[in-house]
Amino acid sequence: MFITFEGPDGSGKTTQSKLLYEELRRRGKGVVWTREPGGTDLGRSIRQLLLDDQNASLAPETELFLFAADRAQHVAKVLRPGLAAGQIVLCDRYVDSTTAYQAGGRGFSAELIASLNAYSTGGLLPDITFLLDVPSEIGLQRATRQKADKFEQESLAFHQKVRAKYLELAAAQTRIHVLDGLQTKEAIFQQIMARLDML
Ligand code: Z5A
Repeated sequence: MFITFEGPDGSGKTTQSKLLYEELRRRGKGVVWTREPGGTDLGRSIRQLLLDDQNASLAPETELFLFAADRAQHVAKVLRPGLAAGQIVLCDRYVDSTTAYQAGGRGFSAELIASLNAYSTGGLLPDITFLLDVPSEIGLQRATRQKADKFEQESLAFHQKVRAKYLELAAAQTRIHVLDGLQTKEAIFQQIMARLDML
């Protein structure tokens, strides 16, 4: 099974994906936790290029292709091998992030992003996606308690467009389950487990 976690900055998806990883391990399941960008050795270098606030001059097209390159490597070297070995694969951000940030936030056409997502993944889609939804102001406050990266320095309007695109995607796709990220960590996690226990 392939499970992804999505949401705006500071929505709590890393917290929830790691809670699930620990719970599945406790139950004796074979499970892999990974993330984008940066889920491979090559991807860790790409992640530095993408998030470094010193790279503010990165052109939006360059950024888009770096995310796609990171993903192609991740699909080939981590996601497909993990799934083929029968592992449950948990991934913190995947194709929906590109739709939300690069189509929603940066304004690339939805068709271009859909086609790039399909090409970089070879069509590999999650079985289920948990979308943690929080108002942009709250997510940013949570995310920037330490040093803000390049995306966290974007305007509030940028982050509101990202959130709106996520909610639009969720309304159109049954694999995406929206969770209210303003609830306690424990309450959100209970809803994730309840949903997975139904499968
Ligand atoms: N990006 C993109 O543009 N296009 C793409 O295709 C992809 C990514 C794949 C990756 O950075 C950046 O790349 C990302 C989008 C862009 N934008 N940014 N920034 P990242 O991976 O470093 O950052 P992130 O994914 O946004 O992670 P984050 O800032 O760490 O947020 P999070 O994972 O959603 O939240 P968290 O780490 O679980 O929690 C954040 C804080 O909130 C922490 O102090 C928690 O203890 C607290 N928290 C968590 N849950 C709760 C609840 N329920 N209540 C209260 N407080 C909570």
